Parts: sequence; C-alpha cells; structure tokens
Amino acid sequence: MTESPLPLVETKLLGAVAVVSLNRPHKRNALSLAVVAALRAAFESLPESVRAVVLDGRGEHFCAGLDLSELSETSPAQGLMHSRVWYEAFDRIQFGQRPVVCVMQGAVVGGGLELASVAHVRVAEKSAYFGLPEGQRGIFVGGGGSVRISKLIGFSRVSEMMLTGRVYGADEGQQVGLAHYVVDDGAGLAKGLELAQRIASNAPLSNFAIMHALPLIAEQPMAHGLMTEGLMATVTQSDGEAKERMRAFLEKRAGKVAPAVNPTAGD
Ligand code: 1HE
Repeated sequence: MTESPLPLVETKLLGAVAVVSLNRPHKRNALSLAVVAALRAAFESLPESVRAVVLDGRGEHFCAGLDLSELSETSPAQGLMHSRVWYEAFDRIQFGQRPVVCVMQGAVVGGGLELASVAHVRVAEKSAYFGLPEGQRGIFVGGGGSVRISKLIGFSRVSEMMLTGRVYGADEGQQVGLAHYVVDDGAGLAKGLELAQRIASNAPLSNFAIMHALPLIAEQPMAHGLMTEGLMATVTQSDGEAKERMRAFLEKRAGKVAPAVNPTAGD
C-alpha cells in the first residue's frame, strides 16, 4: 500500500490550545499502528505552553477505526501486542498533562469511537454517527472500548451495539452520553476551540485533579473516594492560584456563573 507523503497526524498551535488532527482522510483516518504511534508522539511532544488540546480528524469522517488491512494476517501474540500499543498510546492521551476535546464528524466507529472515548469532552457535528461493527468483522473491541465506552454509556448499550450493529446518530449519541454537545456540520472545530480555551483558562491544578483524581475516585469505595477527594481538594485550594482566584471573586474582579444562553446546545 502506498501511503500519502503527508504526516499521518498534524499539530497546530493556537496559543494555549493545540489542535491535533488525524490526517489520513483518504483512508477515513483508519488507525494503523503508524497512526497510533504518530498520535502518541504528537501528544508527547506538545510544548509546555499548551494547556488544552482539540483532537479532530480531517475529511468527512472522524475515524473509521482499526485499519482492517493490518489485522488480517496477525498471530494471537501479535494481536495482543497490537492492543497493548493502542492501550499505552490512549493512556498517555487520557492521563496526560492536558484535557482533550474531541471533535467528531461522519463515522466514529470501532476504534474511532474507542479513541473518542479517551477524550474528556466530546463535540459531535450533526453528521456524526457512532457504531461498533466489531461483531460484523469477526473481532472484538481491542482499543479499550469495553472499558471506556462502557463507562460512558453502560455495558448493556455497548453489548447491544456490538450484537446488533446498531448505529447511533449525533442526537441519540448525545442523549446516551457519547457526545456532550451537538453542533451544525462544519461548526465542530470552532466549538471545540471555544471549549478548549475555557479549559485552558482554568487553574492547571484543578484540571489535573479533574483528569487524574476523578476517574480514580469513581473506581474507589465510598470511604476511599471521599478521602481522595478531601486530599485533592486540600491540595488544589492551598495553591496560590486558587487563593488569588477566590480573592478576585470576592473583590468582584472575576466573572459570575451565568445561565446557559442556549441550554439545548449546552452553551
Ligand atoms: C479502510 C477502513 C478501515 C475505510 N481500515 N481501510 N472499522 C470498520 O469496520 C469501518 C470500515 N469502514 C467503513 O465502513 C467505511 O469506509 C466508512 C463508513 C468509514 C466510510 O465510507 P466511505 O464510502 O466514505 O469510504 P470507503 O470507500 O469505504 O473507504 C475509502 C477508503 O478507505 C477505502 O480504501 P481504497 O483504497 O479502496 O480507497 C477503504 O478500504 C479505506 N478504509 N475504512 C482500512 N477501517 C483496536 S480494535 C478496533 C476494532 C475496530 O475498529 S473494528 C471497526 C473497523
């Protein structure tokens, strides 16, 4: 197969926000091992100044999932290693240094949905559709989907999607928890950037706690969770930045919480 000379993943820096784009539109951004490696490298090489990331995919589809041309000839041992490469890369993204906003359009299927579920915030354009066609392909999820997607929508919905080949549209996807926002076609990047800029303006220690402590707390028994929360709360509120932000509010120098402008679009 001749691969395009273009980089498989491209990064653009826009101040405190980086846009990391899957750049294999002629293959519908299918995730070959080279794409997964490029994605990991892109996240690992972001400059310190970046405080939030938008992850998107070029072309009409966010991502067609696993590059099916890669698994057809693999042995069981190679298959296991294949999944491990995905796990490590996806782990670096989910539990890296900055929150990730995923912008999705067209197909968000199989490994593409597994990748989207790594992100902390998901924006769907109207054209987005979500499916897990692994059953039809004779395989199983292998990019963390049985864990991450099940946490988003419950394992009952995941098994129903995989058994029946059900595909959720953007609005249905938002209702079940696959997307936080649905926007018009072509408006996803702007929404993603707006959200990423808001995230980048938070105190870094708060973002750290949200990314790293919340998922741990969700797995802990109540008493452990409350202890972890209390410790994390103490650390964040002791930071100089938190003290300054609370002072700014009390001195009427900081914004108030305002009602949503358009509640159905989640503004
Ligand atoms: C691919 C892939 C792919 C497209 N691997 N090459 N994923 C799937 O089962 C989804 C398979 N793909 C599709 O259903 C469709 O391609 C789409 C609905 C995403 C897009 O349709 P369309 O009409 O826009 O494009 P196309 O003509 O089907 O594809 C364009 C090219 O991309 C074509 O190659 P070409 O050389 O003939 O031009 C396709 O072969 C290629 N292509 N998708 C390889 N996935 C870690 S475990 C995860 C398990 C999974 O992800 S299972 C789900 C796999």
